[in-house]
Amino acid sequence: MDGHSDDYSEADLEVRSPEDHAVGATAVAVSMKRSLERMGPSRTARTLLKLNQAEGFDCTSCAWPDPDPGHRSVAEFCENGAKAIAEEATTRRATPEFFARHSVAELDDRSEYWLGQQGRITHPMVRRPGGTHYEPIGWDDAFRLVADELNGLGDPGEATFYTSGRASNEAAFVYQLFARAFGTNNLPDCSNMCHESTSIALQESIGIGKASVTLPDLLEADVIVIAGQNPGTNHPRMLTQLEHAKKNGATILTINPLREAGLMRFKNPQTPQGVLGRGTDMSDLHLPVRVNGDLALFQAIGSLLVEWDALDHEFLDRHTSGFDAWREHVASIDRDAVTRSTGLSWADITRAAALLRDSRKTVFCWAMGLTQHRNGVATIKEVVNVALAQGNIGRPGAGLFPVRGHSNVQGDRTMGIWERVPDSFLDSLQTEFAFDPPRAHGFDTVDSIRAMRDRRVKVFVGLGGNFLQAAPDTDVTTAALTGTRLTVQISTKINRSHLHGGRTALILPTLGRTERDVQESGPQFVSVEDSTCSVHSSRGPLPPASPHLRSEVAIITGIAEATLGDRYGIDWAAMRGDYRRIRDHISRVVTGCESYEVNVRRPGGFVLPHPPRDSRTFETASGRGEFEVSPIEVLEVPDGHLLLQTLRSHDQFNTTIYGLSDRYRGIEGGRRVVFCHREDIAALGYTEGDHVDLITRWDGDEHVRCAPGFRLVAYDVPRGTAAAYYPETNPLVPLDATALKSNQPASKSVVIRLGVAGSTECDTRGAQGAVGDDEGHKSRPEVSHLS
Ligand SMILES: Nc1nc2c(c(=O)[nH]1)N[C@H]1C(S)=C(S)[C@@H](COP(=O)(O)OP(=O)(O)OC[C@H]3O[C@@H](n4cnc5c(=O)[nH]c(N)nc54)[C@H](O)[C@@H]3O)O[C@H]1N2
Ligand SMILES: Nc1nc2c(c(=O)[nH]1)N[C@H]1C(S)=C(S)[C@@H](COP(=O)(O)OP(=O)(O)OC[C@H]3O[C@@H](n4cnc5c(=O)[nH]c(N)nc54)[C@H](O)[C@@H]3O)O[C@H]1N2
Ligand code: SF4
Ligand SMILES: [Mo]
Repeated sequence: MDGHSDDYSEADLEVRSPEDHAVGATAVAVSMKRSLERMGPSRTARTLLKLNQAEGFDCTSCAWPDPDPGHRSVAEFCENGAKAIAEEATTRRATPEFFARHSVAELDDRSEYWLGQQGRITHPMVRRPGGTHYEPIGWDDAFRLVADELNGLGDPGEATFYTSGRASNEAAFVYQLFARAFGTNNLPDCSNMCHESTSIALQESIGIGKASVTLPDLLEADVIVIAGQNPGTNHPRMLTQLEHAKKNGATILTINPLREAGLMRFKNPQTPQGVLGRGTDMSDLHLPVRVNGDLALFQAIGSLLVEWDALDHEFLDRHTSGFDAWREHVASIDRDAVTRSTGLSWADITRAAALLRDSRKTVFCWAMGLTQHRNGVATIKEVVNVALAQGNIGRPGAGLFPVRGHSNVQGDRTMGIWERVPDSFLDSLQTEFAFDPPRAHGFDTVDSIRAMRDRRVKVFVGLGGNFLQAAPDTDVTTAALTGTRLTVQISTKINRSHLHGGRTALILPTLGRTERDVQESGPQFVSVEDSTCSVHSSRGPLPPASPHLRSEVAIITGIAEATLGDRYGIDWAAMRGDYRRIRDHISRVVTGCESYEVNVRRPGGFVLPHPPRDSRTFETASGRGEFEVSPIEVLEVPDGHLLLQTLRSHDQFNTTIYGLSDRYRGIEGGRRVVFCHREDIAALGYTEGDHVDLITRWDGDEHVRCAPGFRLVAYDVPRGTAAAYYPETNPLVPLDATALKSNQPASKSVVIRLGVAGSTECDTRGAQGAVGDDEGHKSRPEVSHLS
């Protein structure tokens, strides 16, 4: 091993009692310890004091908004923001010597955690056809190689261009421009797996797929609903805002199968009361909904609001369409179906509805707990129905708040990273660059996998991300990627996607957001958009991890020049040399970005227009906010099976595993655990602590999907449901199990059964990321047989 921290063994896994509160002094200690370990004292000071400050750089982790510049504290970050920075600004390096020492097969034997620990990639690397190792390649040769493969395709649609949500607006803009000038709308992104159900639902019901609130709304709300979101881990600074909101009198309703620590109580490390006292109680009412029960729940809440006439009639008359049909539908709701779907008593649902009845201003927050289901779009439309019924859109202190994941996933969409971008965007692109962009919709993530699997797509380019581990159906996705002619990964660190590349595989190492970006015209900054449509600049403070790195913009424009030459007269070199040239194009192409250069340079940036928020204008089919009627579905799980949701631990960022401590849930030293109800464990014939294989069989599909070797942990989850971490569980999510309309993988409702570990159809040897032994090599999991 390379001197760095060793891989881990699941044998060290410890299970403790879950915590009943989030943050507190431990969080501060953990963030400082990780920062110092990975970056040392000087880089820690240089980065953390600039993090989320007006003249500093934007946190690379989540998309939670920053307070106005005058209201920021010196430490405007959280534990997980600090971990994200430490992960990128680490002093460790994966050099060409490292790649010479370790074959691709050997690297593939390591855990995701270990791979991440090897540090920043320093040189462009290539694995040639039939090669066993990555070897260095010059930038020009790399660009030429990509250009030759792309230009050798029969059709531009045989390439697909993936984006992960960390890319800056400038990088995203040139990337989509390149893909479209090359001739394809194949622009899948992580959003396809994240808030796609939100984007589709909101687009159809209110005319724009983004949050209708800004931070001050949260502070003014009477009631804040938090459904299917775990802010204590995934958007930790949200807890500070929720604490303020509570001080201002807000009531919090939480809807989640798990009693997540951050939803229960918050100990703010920046107040004496938080350090020494009990902290702030968060949830006033918690509904432990059964997984996938939210559609029925919101419909039931709607039916009670209708019954009580707790409606905003003026708003309904002036601004909505379809209310009567919806009222009729919810008036005859099947209460028995509601109970079966939600697992909640009618009395509890009534208490929740009463909170909304008594609220003048309600904010509805949600994340993956609502989107990653077959009925995700319908569920979010039901949330909108309830919000519309009470006029909670376009009113201060109220609104819809889909809380985004990746720090710039929303900005990437604004910049045109979307396989089905509206025609109006393509029209502007056409006017600005004088070429005809392709009009047919491109492939999203799931369709890109299908197309690679069927050899219809032959080149994969990834602007960031870890496609292989993020996507569903790991074995299918692996075969899809390895079947291509070329995979190109623009990355900062090694991940599993590099180890299952196409016939030729390239890694193009890039600057991260913590680093200074100097181009021909001098130092550059980039811009990003948060969850509340606020756009601002970001400037990295650190010197680059290696002198050989290039910025994302430089890499994309390099590929574009090599591939397209001077086709359409697009001046890629000028955009690379001075990002103001890119922002100049953005100001003319992207709606709401007029005077972009001036506006992003303001401290705190500017807020993009949002018609429903700003003026209760709805750019929908009817020109009004649309009610939609959806039948309640009860997801019936066959006997002996469980409904599995896949979620994040407190110590990871998506597929990047920072460490092995899911502190709030009491899991330390390992990740292969499955949380089940105590009585389900017994009813299925197991004992807590047993090791099991997780198995799915998809309708009519002979192929059995497996994730081997998980330890059973008794946990407070609704009966019949289970939870386990992503990405270890991705092999269980069938490619075709997607949400209706959004085609988003339904990774929070996977029907599984358990089998005694090692005794099932699961082949543990080949399994992705299977249990590590003391050396971190994948091995058969430990088996504890049933007595
Ligand atoms: N530290 C850290 N921060 C992150 C990330 C990270 O990995 N690490 N990822 C970023 C990204 S890309 C995203 S998208 C966000 C994700 O942020 P979240 O959406 O908060 O993340 P998850 O852990 O996937 O799941 C959220 C919650 O949904 C609940 N849930 C599951 N099924 C259901 C259901 O059927 N109904 C309801 N009501 N709840 C349900 C789970 O119990 C869990 O508490 O976080 C972003 N921020
Ligand atoms: N089962 C299951 N699957 C899921 C989910 C789930 O809840 N359950 N969640 C889904 C969601 S919400 C999302 S958003 C996706 C996430 O999918 P992705 O966005 O594809 O995955 P990440 O793990 O965020 O990507 C990490 C990699 O990005 C690269 N990287 C980091 N920083 C930079 C940078 O600044 N520039 C560039 N170019 N590269 C960088 C690093 O090499 C790192 O290995 O996963 C989805 N998959
Ligand atoms: S809340 Fe999100 S954006 Fe803010 S510091 Fe924490 S991880 Fe970063
Ligand atoms: Mo996400």
